[in-house]
Amino acid sequence: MTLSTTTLLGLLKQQKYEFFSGVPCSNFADLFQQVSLDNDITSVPAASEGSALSFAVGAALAGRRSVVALQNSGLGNIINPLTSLVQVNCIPTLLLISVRGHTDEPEDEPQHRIMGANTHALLDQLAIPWSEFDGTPQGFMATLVKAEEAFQRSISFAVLVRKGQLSAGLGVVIDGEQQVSDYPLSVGSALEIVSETLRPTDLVVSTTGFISRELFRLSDRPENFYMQGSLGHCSAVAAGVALAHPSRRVVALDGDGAVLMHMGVLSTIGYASPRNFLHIVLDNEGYVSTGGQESTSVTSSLEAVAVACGYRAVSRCVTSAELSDAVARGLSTEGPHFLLCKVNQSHSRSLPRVTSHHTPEENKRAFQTALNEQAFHLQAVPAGVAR
Ligand SMILES: Cc1ncc(C[n+]2csc(CCOP(=O)(O)OP(=O)(O)O)c2C)c(N)n1
Ligand SMILES: [Mg+2]
Repeated sequence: MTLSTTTLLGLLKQQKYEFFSGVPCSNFADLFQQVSLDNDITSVPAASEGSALSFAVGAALAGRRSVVALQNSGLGNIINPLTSLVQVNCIPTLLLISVRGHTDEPEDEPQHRIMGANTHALLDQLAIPWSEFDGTPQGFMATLVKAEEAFQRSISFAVLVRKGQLSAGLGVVIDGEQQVSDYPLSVGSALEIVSETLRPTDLVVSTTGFISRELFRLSDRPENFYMQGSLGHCSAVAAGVALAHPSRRVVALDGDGAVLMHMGVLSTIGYASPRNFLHIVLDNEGYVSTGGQESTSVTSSLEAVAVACGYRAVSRCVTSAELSDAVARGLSTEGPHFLLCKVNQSHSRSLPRVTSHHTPEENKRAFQTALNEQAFHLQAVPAGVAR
């Protein structure tokens, strides 16, 4: 059964929920859009699920009823404030959790499999009561009554929502949609420029979502490690490779939403200072892979953060000439480099999924083999010979 997001929001408002925070999931594309346009609801687009919950706690301390919406992958980011803040202080919240990788959806992406199979068990373990959304207004009302009973005992409540159970009433289209924004470069055209400048031996770690899928479409190679899930951790993985292999040039291909989720890593990278590291952020000012919800990069200067965190060189690019120059510089001079490239939100209509061609484990093996083979060849070059 499918419920319209408008009805769901109406029922929440009837029960006096008036504060909303969360991190998008494609299953909630319409919900995030409607909430952001709703004058009766204060909505905060959080950088991570843990901070979404903490905003909601703040609102609850100030006497506002709050909802936190997240994908079940975000349970990993929420467990610390859920246990040590919400539960310890008895500040109950309503959690709307989109369940990916449910055991009866074996075709879902592999990164969701383990959390999908364990979402119920995790909530049970934490003694958080939950209910599966049935897609009907009556069912949702009954769930809100159960939530109310839990709140009376100062306990949070989770509603588990499955793919397709909330309508996309405002016409948000996911998966290869065309959207228009002002910047001249698309992710695809930016990646073409980056790919042209790479040497065959250069290693690339790409972030989860459409950026990895575009890279895969344009230039699949064993030297690419495509992240699946683990949103926000691409640059740390890439910098780890760079620090462990100082003779190799390593590029992180990141997104604005991903960087914002774990921005502290920029400080660590500035501190660890890998010389052979180029961090490229394709900033489309949104969570485009999950429906184009606005990210807070619109009001932040990520490149200024990178300067403050100690990156050796930082550039901001908008045009292809600027990007081409900055990538060439970033790959030929000492890093760590940070390159913020403003891009529009358009993508090719059909973006292949990396996982329909390589399992994550196959991707890992190919990357390691490429890395080790090249390391062997590089070592085999006699001393004093230019590489
Ligand atoms: C912890 C976690 N929360 C939410 C998601 C859902 N998700 C997948 S891709 C994505 C958007 C990432 O945005 P950005 O890094 O800006 O890349 P873009 O999609 O715009 O290219 C989100 C929110 C996730 N995978 N993991
Ligand atoms: Mg983005």
